[in-house]
Amino acid sequence: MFEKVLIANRGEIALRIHRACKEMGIKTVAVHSTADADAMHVRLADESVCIGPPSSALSYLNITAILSAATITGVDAIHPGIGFLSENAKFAEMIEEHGFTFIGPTPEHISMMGDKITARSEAMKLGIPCVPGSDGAVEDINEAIELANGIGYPVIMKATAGGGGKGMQVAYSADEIPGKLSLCRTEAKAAFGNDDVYIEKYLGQPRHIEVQVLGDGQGNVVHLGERDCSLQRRHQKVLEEAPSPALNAEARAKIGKIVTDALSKIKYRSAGTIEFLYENGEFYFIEMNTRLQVEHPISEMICNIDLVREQLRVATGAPLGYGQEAIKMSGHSIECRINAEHPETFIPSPGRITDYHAPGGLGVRVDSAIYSGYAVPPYYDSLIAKLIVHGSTRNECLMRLRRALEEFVVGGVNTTIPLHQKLISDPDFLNGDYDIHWLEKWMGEE
Ligand code: MV4
Repeated sequence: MFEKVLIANRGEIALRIHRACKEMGIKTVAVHSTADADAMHVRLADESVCIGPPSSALSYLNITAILSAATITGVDAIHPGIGFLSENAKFAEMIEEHGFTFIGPTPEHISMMGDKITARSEAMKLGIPCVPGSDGAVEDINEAIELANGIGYPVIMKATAGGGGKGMQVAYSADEIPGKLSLCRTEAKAAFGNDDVYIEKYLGQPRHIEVQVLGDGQGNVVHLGERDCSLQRRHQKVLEEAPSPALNAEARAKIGKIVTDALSKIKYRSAGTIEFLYENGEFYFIEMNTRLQVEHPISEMICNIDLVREQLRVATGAPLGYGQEAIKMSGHSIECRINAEHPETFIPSPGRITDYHAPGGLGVRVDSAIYSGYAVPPYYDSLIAKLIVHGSTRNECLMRLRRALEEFVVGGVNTTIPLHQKLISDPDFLNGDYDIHWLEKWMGEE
C-alpha cells in the first residue's frame, strides 16, 4: 500500500479522501490556495503545501505546482478528487511520467470518455445502448438535416467537448437546424475551443440514471447499482437517491450486466459512472465520468463499500478480489446537497459560519469540511455539506432525512436546507414521480 498520498483537491471531497487514507494507515499531503489556508482538509492532513492564489486556474488547476508539491513531500500517489484535474488525461499522464501513481483510470480511458463522440462510439462497440443519433461529428448543415430527418424530431445537437449543459441545442423541425447548429458550434467553440458537434434524438421526459462501477484494470468489474439524479436545476444536481424509484431488480441487473461486461472488455480501472437517460423502460447511454462523483456516498451506503478505499487498493495494482455476487444492496439512501446559497434565488452566500451543528444518529452521514468560525470563500463552488441518509426502506430513509434536516444548523450564511425540507414533502417526490425537468417546473422556472 502507499505510504503517502497527495490529495489534489479541496473541501468535503479532500476530507473524504483524507479519511479513507487515515483508515488505511496512509499519510496525507494537502495542497491549497491562499484562500484555503484555514480549510479543514489542510488542518487535518499530515503535511500541506500552498500551491497558489485563490483563482483555481492558478492553484487547484496548476499542474506544475501540484507536481512540485508531490516531489517536495515525496508522496507515492496523487488522488485528483472531483472536478478540477480529475478528468484531465494530461495530468494523469504527467503524474505517471514523474514516477507517481495516479489514483484513477488510465489516461487513455480518460481521453476516450472525455470526448463525447468517441465515448458514444466506444459505448456502441461495447454493446451499451445509446440514444439513436449520428455516427460521429456532423460535417455541415445538409448532413445535419439529412440525419435529423432520419432520426425524427425533435433532435438535440451536442458539443463533443460539452459539459455542464453547455453546447446543447434542441431543434423541433428541419428549418430550425441551420440556426441551432450554428448556435451550438459557436457556444462550443467559445466554451471548449472545439466546435465538433453530434446529433441525437431528443428525449422529452427522461430520468437521469447513472450506474456506479468499480474495476481493477485486470478485467474484474463490479457495479454498485444505480443512482437517480433527475432532480437538478440548471444542470446542478440538488438531491440524489439510490436505488432509483423507477427501476426494479430485473432492470437493475440487466443494465448492470451490460455495463460491467463492457468495462471488463476494456479492463477499466478505478471508480467510474455510466450516465443514462431512462425513458419508457429503456436505457440510453449519454456519457461516462471517469472519476469519483459528488453523490458517490449514496452508493456506498446501500452497498456498504468504501469507494475511495477501493480506488486506493486497485491503484496499487491489487485485484478487486470479489465479484458481483459479493455486492449486496440493501435499503435506500438519499443525499441532499447543501450549498451556501439562497434557497429560492440560488444567489451564492459566502461568508463566516457563525453557528454549526451537524445532525447525527443512526443512518445519518454528513460529508463536510466546514466548521463554526470557518469563512466560506467566494472563489469556489458553493457546496458546503452533503447530508447522506440511509434507511432500510425509502420511507424510513425519508423520515430520517426529515429529522436530520430539522436538526441541521448552519448560521451566518444562507443555505439550501429549507429547499430540501420543502422538496421532500412534495407528493410527487414522495411518490418517486419525477423526471429531469420536474424540479425546475416545481420551482416555476420552466
Ligand atoms: C439529452 C437530453 C435529451 N435527449 N440527450 C444535459 C446534460 C448532458 N449531460 C446531457 N443532457 C441531456 N441530454 C438527449 N438525447 C436531455 C438532457 C438534459 C438533462 C440530462 C440529465 C439531467 C438533466 C438534464 C436537464 C436538461 C437536459
